[in-house]
Order: sequence, then C-alpha cells, then structure tokens
Amino acid sequence: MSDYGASQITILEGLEPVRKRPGMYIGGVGKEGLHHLIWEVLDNAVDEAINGFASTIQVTLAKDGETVTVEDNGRGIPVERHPKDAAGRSTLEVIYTVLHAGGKFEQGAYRTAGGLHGVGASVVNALSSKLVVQVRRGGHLYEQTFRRGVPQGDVAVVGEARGTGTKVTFKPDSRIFPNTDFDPQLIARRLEVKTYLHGGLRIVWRDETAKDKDQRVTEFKHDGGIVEYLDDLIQARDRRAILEEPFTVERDDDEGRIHIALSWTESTDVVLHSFVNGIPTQDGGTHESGLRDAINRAVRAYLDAHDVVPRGVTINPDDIREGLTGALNLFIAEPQFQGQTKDKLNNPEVRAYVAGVARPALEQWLNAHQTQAHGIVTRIIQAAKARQASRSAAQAVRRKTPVGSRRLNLPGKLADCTSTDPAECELFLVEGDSAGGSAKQGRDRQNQAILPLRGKVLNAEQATDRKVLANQELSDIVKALGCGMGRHIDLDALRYHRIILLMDADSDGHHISTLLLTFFYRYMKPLIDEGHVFIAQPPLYKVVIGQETYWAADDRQKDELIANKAGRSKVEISRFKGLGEMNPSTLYKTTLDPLRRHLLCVRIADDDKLATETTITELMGRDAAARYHFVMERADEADAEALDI
Ligand code: 0R9
Repeated sequence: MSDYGASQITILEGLEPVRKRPGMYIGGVGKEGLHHLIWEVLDNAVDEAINGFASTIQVTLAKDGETVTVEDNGRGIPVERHPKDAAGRSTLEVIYTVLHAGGKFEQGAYRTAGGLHGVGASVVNALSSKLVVQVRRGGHLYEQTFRRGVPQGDVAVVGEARGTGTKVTFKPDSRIFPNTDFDPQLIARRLEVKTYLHGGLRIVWRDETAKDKDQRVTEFKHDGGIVEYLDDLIQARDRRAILEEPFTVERDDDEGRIHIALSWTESTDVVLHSFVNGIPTQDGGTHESGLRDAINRAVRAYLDAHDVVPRGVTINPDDIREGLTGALNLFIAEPQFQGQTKDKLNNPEVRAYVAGVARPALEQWLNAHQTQAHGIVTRIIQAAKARQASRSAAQAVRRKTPVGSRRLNLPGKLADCTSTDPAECELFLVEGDSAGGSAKQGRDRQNQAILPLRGKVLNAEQATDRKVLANQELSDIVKALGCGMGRHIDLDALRYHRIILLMDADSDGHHISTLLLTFFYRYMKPLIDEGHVFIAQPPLYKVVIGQETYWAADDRQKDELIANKAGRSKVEISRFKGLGEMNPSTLYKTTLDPLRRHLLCVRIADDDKLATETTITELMGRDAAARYHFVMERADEADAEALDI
C-alpha cells in the first residue's frame, strides 16, 4: 500500500445527493459551476505538485469544447485495494465514487491548493456524463471508466507505462448543466493565476478549440510567484513603481501559509489583489484588514521614529495607502467565505494573524532599506499635502454654496428626477442632444434623470488626473452623481443607484460607452464593483407584422420574429439610425420602461482582475502597438456582421 495510507480516507455517503442538489457542491449549474469541475480536478493535481511529487500539469480542452483532460506527473492515485472498504474496492474507485472521501479531510500533513478539500473528485464524477481516470504506477497503465458516477468495471491494467502520474478526462453531464461549453479564456486565466500562486509550478494549456494552430499551446510558469504577479500587475496598469524592489514577506507555520508582496506607485489608486487557498477574494475580508492594519502601524512607527513629517502636515491612513499596490496569497485550514458571491474572507482570527506577520516584517524592512523607505515617506507626505490642499479648495467652494442645497451644484444640462431616494433613482447618460431630448420627454420624471453628453468624452486611460477633472463631460457626470471620485469616492452620497449608458447601437456609440466605462473603471470603480453601472439596449429594428409592431435588438431577434410571427402577413422592417430618430414614447416603451427594457449590468468576473487591467491598458492606453496587438489577436472573435465600418 502507498505511503499515503489509504486507510485515512473517511467514507461517508454515496453520490446521489450531488446529482440531486449540484448547487450545494459547486455553487450552481451555470457557467461558474460548470468551470468549478475543472478547478476541482486541477486542485487535486496542484496538491500533488505543492507536496513536491509533481512538477508539471497539463490541461487540455478538446475540440468539442466540452471535454477536459487534466494530467499530472505525480505518484498516481493509489489503485490498490482500499483497506477499509468492505466491498473490496480500489482506493481510486473509493475516491471517485464516495462523497467526502479525500485524504485532505483529515487535515494531516497533506497540503491543499483549495477547492472542496479534496472531496471534489467524486463530485466531478457524479456530474460528468463520462469520466476516465488513467494512472501510471509501477510500470503499468491502469484505467477506470465511469458514467454519471457509476463505474463501468473495476480499475484494470490496460498497458505498460513509463514514469508515474494521473490523467483525468471528463465531459460534464448535459442533463445537469444547461450549457456544457467551457470558456477557454477563463480557463487560461485561472491556470496562469495558479502558476503565480504556486511559484515554480509549470502548467501546459492546450486549447484544441483555437482556430489558429499557433495559439493552441501555452505554457505558464512564474518562478517569481506572487512577486512576479505584483510586477505584472503594476505593468498591466501602466504604472511606475517608486520602489526598486517590492517589500515581501513569507511565512509557513501551523496557522497557515502566507506570502505578501507590496509596492507603491506614482498613481493615486490603491490596488490590492488577495487570494485565499488559490481563490481570488475580490471583496477582501479579514486578511486584507489585517494587512491594512499592519501597513498603517508599521509606516507610522517608522515616521515617528525618524521624525520625518514636516510641521503642519498630518498623515492619515489614506495618505499611507495612496499608490499602494499589493498581492496577498494566503492558505489556511478552514476558510469561511461570506457575501453574495462568497468572495470575502470572514475568519476573524486571520486579521491578527496577517497583521502579526506583516507588521514587524515591514517595520524591519523599512529600517533596513533607508533609500526605499525615504521614497515611500516622500510619497506619503506628498499625498497628505495634496489632500490638505484639495480640502481647503473644497471648503472654499462649499462656503459659496448654501447649506443643504446639494442640487445647486448640479450640471446645467442635467434633467433631474423629482425623487430624492437614491435607491429608486436612475441616471441615463445619453449620447447627443437629440436623443437626450427624446429621453427627457419620454422618461418617467419621478425617478429617471437624463444627462445628455454633447462634447467629446476624454479617454481617462491616457490623461492625467488634472485633465480628467477638467473635462466638461466627465466633470458633469461626477457632479451629477454627487459621490466624488478617486480615493475620495463616497457611495453613501451617490444620488442614483442605477447609472445607465444609453448610446446608439453603432461604432460611435460603442466608442463612447467604452470611454465612459474606462473612466468609471479607473476613477469610480466602486460603482462597478457594487453593480451600479448598466448598459441600455435600445432596439435596432422596428418590425411591423400585419397590425402588430415589434422591436428587435439585433438581426437574430429580427429574423426570429419574422420566422415565428409573420406567416402570410405583410412585414415592414425599419432600422433605426440612431436614438434621436426614435420618438419619446417609443424610446420609453422599448428602452426606458423598467418593465419592458433589457439592461446589462457591468461586472468584472472574479478571475478577470489582471486580465481586465491588461485589456484596459492595451486597448485604451497610450501604447498604439499594444492596441494594435490586442485588436489583431481578437480579430477572429469579431462577428463580421456586427462590425460597423
Ligand atoms: C489529474 C488530477 N490529479 C489527481 O486527481 C490526483 C490525485 C492524486 C493523489 C495522489 C497522487 N497524485 C494524484 N493526482 C496521491 C498518491 C499517494 C498518496 N497521496 C496522494 C500515494 O501514492 O501514496 N491522490 C489524492 C488523493 C488520493 N490520491 C487518495 F486518496 F486516493 F490516496
């Protein structure tokens, strides 16, 4: 028997509950749940790697787009008879057919990459129409096949083998998942993040669905781990670090494993990417709070000890954090996540643990790196002075504005709504005066406000902060929203809980939407994070069939309407050239009316943080070569008919 000791495995129950309530095990049967299957198998392979037995993992998406293979070069799952199983099954079969059978459950010396504590193999098996495990061990190639979790025979030798390893191929069950197509980009991103979180791990990604042969195989390996992640994050945002080398600290003890990398940049935004057991914690949590405490206290201790703050300048925690960019990678035994999307860490003890690791290390590092510390101190004093100056300016403006008249500071061209309850108020940002006019007439005045955008919206990615503030259109938006921007943003003061971009469905409209989203992303990101930003979908076609009038958002809808409704009736189709052409009542009926309209909520997916940074920088940044590269790489993805040239 293997040194793992198959007797450690706890056998609890069969797989039926998983098929009955898949959501309980993988979060749902939508896109996230579907991809969860891969993350589970992948984590089992990563576990073998971080325990020092495997060096390479290969992940392949087959040409059909729904069959995935994960292979590692570890010891191979034990295929011998399971010592505690009365039925005499192999350890492999027990692992794949018994719920809650997993070595990691016992919390022994075995390290885990995350996921379902190693119970994932049986869950993936239960939810796959077919799953094949191949094991190379002791010179033999073993194989066992399952259908919907049921073994199709015992594990058997099917050939000879060199080396050792495990290979799992599975196809998700279409009776469970409404859509069984995997998203290659999402997989690639998750794989790359894994190689940052486990420095030295090599993952080979094969996407057999890629049209271009050259793009089928990608290799991910980041020996620098989280420190390299930090460098790439700073670069992806096109920022300049003020430190030559980032501050890093690493600890591995009974309480957990933690690795932190921090730097400060010349930019004013604070960016912290954190991960718990390999899972991105988009909404932060106790580990991030612990890190913030540590940074604040360590820097403050340094400032006090060296008496470097000029008289008249007071430093607050925001000044210390301005420009901070960091990555935090934590592994703990029993993470508890909270929040709607379960991406906030909630373990109270973790705050003190992280602070206890980070604070003394940062204080020591500052004292040992005087030049770097001087750079940070200068940066912090600069931030404090700028804050104090902007507060004096704001006070001067406020003195001119009568108390309680927040509406007086609103842009002149805003047609505001009458309600003062932000939760029910909507602000439509509308392209052009004529569409703005229709929207003003057609809207529900009670809770719908209209701000027409006339001039050019500035590309916030390429402009300095001062230029952004000076841009009439952007400054009007900020004034109308009432919640400030940048690090002074205060969502409690937000005047509308839905901010809706209403643009023509043509290339100009898309361009303005992109510019506005870039601005929100860079300067008012909490609006996106909290789900306040939406895109309206005005119709492109009016289709009159007999006596009835219908609206279609695109060609597909138009064709469907005609196919389903027309019969022998006469069909008249007109295409809107722009929103301005639509009369106010049509605009209300099709696009503004909450009961009939379709809004798209702008969201950044969990795994997309670094990718979103890169996309915005490449697409909107100053580097024309990067933009060209971005467009050319994705040229194939564009639907020729959707291009409006
Ligand atoms: C392709 C995905 N890889 C895996 O699922 C995978 C699981 C696994 C593993 C072991 C080695 N490689 C693996 N790959 C392993 C082997 C031994 C001890 N512990 C773990 C050994 O040879 O002694 N296993 C993970 C759980 C189990 N094996 C077990 F419970 F079946 F033992």
